[in-house]
Amino acid sequence: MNSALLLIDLQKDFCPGGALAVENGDAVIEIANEAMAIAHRNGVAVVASQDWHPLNHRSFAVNSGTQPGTLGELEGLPQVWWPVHCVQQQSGADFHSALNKQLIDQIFRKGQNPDIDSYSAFFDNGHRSQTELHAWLQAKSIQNLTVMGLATDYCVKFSVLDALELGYNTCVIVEGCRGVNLHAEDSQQALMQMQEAGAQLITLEEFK
Ligand code: VGL
Ligand code: ZN
Repeated sequence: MNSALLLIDLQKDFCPGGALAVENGDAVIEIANEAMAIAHRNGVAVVASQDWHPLNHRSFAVNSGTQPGTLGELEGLPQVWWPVHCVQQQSGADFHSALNKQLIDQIFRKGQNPDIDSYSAFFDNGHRSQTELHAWLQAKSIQNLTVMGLATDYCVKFSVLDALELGYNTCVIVEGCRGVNLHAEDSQQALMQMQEAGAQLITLEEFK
């Protein structure tokens, strides 16, 4: 059955030194490179999402008159206010320099609409519009997804929950994920939530 590896937001701004750095976020880059090499050996497609915001994005605390890391509401949806991150054309939005980008078959950008956040690689947070990812996978009859990346408690979680809802058989490479953890347990809880929704939590070794 056709399969794809989905790499979530392996961008500079989510790695140490970046605007929305995830603790040890850069540790997953070598896992991603290994996973991509395995995928290529096994005829598994490789796709990657890229958080890609306009400078006026309203999820940025500075654009909403709020403090980063606090909670509010945007377009009727709960919203964590973020530092300015992954701005289109700026270096923080680039993939990590150590990522082996040649092995990516297709990139899907998200978060361009300034009025709504988009954690999932499939849909915005209100499920009002979608990226081309689902159509691309469907065109290739891909039904199995293996997901890893940044951040466990936001973009990985929402991508996995949407993938399951869309009917994909979905695995998560746990060591390939790191979380923001505004609360210490957030990543652990996110993994449990993904598992309860039907995702299979695996190791890189099991992906081989
Ligand atoms: C993400 C917060 C804001 C992520 C993106 O990639 O998990 N988190 N934008
Ligand atoms: Zn973002």
